[in-house]
Amino acid sequence: MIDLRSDTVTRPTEDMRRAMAEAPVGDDVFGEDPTVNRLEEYVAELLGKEAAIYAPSGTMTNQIGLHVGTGRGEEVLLHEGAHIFNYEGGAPALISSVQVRTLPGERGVISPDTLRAAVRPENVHLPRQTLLCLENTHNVAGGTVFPLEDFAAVAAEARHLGLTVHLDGARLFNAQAATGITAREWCQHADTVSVCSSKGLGAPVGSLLAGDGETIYEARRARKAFGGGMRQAGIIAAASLYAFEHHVERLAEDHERACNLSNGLSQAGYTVRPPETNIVLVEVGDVGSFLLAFAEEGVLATPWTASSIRLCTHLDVTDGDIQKVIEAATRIRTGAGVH
Ligand code: TLP
Repeated sequence: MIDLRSDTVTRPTEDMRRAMAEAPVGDDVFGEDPTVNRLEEYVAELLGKEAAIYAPSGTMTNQIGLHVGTGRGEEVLLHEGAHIFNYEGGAPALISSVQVRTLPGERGVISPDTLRAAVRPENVHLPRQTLLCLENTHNVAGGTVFPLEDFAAVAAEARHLGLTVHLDGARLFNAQAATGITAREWCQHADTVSVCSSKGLGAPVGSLLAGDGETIYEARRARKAFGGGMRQAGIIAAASLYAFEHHVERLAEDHERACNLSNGLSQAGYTVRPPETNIVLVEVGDVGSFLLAFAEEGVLATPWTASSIRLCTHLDVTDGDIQKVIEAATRIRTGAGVH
């Protein structure tokens, strides 16, 4: 099977497994795991922040960021396609007792004007607004990059309005690979940032939340309360460290493959949104029957909208796989059936 459902489906490489096996460990709840400590320092430095905290998932680092950035009954502003709003099980309400207000924007970008129009004055009737969440790259929009200038502009407006900014950077290094702009530059405009090692970077598990020292101390309290305090976590943190050290540069290969896939599918007659990074959104008409035919051809994809699917390139996808996927999609389109 060629699995393009997500860039989360990768398996650890031999070298990554070796790094895991050899990792020195200790009890991380006591702050004594040398590998976790090294990872947290490495990622804080990479993102230009004072501190970082390791957690099992991107959902947890986003929700910790949201929790430490808000109080009960407050309102969080985010894009209508945000992962935090759509795919985290209602966690903002469930865990932090906040309400979310969604904002529109092309390709996942929220403009300063849109933000300004959503701001509420101080009044006993109205929820207080404290946090703006941004996402880069933007998953629902198709792995789109939040242009640095636009990001800086909306973040400056947020600060002007008294809001703090959380960045869901699950795929921030894809934005870096696509533009040559370092992750750090986007992070300058955010108070907290979550990044994932288990998406395109190929670790089996693990995300980090970065921010200033005080915020990350609060995050440590929240992580414990959420059940995310892990013990000899160095054994998995070693995979994340390996991923950040060795798999960032190669993301450009995934982008090139996404581009080749997109071109091949367009030539076969599909309507494809030209990918900016490793996510390809394809119009297929009847999603259910297309996915079934695709699976019979040995290809797995994710249903996206009523008429489109999502294909992700990643560490475990080769040029040969891309060719096979294009051929399979061409056969389906021409009604040539399974070969
Ligand atoms: N996204 C997954 C699914 O949940 C949709 C995927 O296959 O793309 N932020 C963003 C932008 C994400 O895309 C994801 C995962 C997360 C956060 C959550 O990460 P995990 O799965 O580690 O909780």
